[in-house]
Amino acid sequence: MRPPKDHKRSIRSVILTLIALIAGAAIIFKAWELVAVLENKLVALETNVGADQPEQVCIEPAQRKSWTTLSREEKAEYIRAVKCLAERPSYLNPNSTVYDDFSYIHITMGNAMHMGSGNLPWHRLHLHLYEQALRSECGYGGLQVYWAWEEESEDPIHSDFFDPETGFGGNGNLTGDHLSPEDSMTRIDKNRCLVDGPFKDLQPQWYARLPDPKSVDPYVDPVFDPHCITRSFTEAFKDPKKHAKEFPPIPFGPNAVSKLLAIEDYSEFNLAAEAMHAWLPVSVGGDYMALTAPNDPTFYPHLTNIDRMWWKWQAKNGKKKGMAYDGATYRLSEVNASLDDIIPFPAFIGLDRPMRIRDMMDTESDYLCYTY
Ligand SMILES: [Cu+2]
Repeated sequence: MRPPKDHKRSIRSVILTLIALIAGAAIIFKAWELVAVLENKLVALETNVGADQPEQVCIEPAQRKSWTTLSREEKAEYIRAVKCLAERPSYLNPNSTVYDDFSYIHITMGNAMHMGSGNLPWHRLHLHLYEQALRSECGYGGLQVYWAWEEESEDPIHSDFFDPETGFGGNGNLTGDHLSPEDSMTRIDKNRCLVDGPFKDLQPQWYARLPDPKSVDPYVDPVFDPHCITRSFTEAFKDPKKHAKEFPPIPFGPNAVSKLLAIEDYSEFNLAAEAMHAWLPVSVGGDYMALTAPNDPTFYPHLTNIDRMWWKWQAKNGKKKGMAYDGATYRLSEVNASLDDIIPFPAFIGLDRPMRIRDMMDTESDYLCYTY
């Protein structure tokens, strides 16, 4: 077994690697190239998936619930529906599944949206379509759930969220040789498979290496490589009290959330929300460290909580903040963001037309129709 690495140094080097990758790409990347690629990818939408569906009207927005408030039966039902998605045939690739489609989309399109103003709206659409897929493909009667981690920030590891019986299961395999956090960003640590919980036998199909900083292509090629879900909890995450100086790696408790919600400017809020979201990936490791983070089913309740933060922020100042949107369109872009920007997404179930940023601004619109 490798000697254990200094935890703080590992986290710092992971963050530095991310910054270096982004900075390196910024020097050589030209915004128009990305826009052109994104627009090419959107052509598929003209096939009008689901265009014959009647237009829905939002009369009473349904409420997304907190994981910890669900009954045992409700949790079991959500988990059943997630596992069912991994049995449903893909809309995008032969011999693949709807569950894998979401990871595939997160690699091929999400990478351009991270660190750009489109980050929050793009993920709102991603979550909405996942929720719709659970309902239409797998007969799930509820809505997407969120994990309110700010309420469990002192000891998140013992949240029932990671419960092996009623939740998403715990850490990966602890025996045998393992990759360092840096290496686990570029390779699957197949010795870190889940050992308990309902997703122990799930085999996500895609993996994404981090983009080459010297490449001008904003896209990361998905690698077809079926594997177990891997997790590699940091020592600080496993025992926050013992490692109080190192945990949280990025603050995500009630004070941090209050500070986040007090931000005035949209683009600043968007980047701060994205920075806050990183506490879980850098604590859980494994699949979470790649753009295929949606391979881990905890990704969705986690990101839904970030969406909830945005919803709260939007609600704070009525219509003015509700429609606040500025900054740069895409990551590394120099083009000003606009509410009329098209959100890059492939033709998909639940998506009957290209969506614009403005379609994601109000969760109680006819298309989205949910609240928290
Ligand atoms: Cu993402």
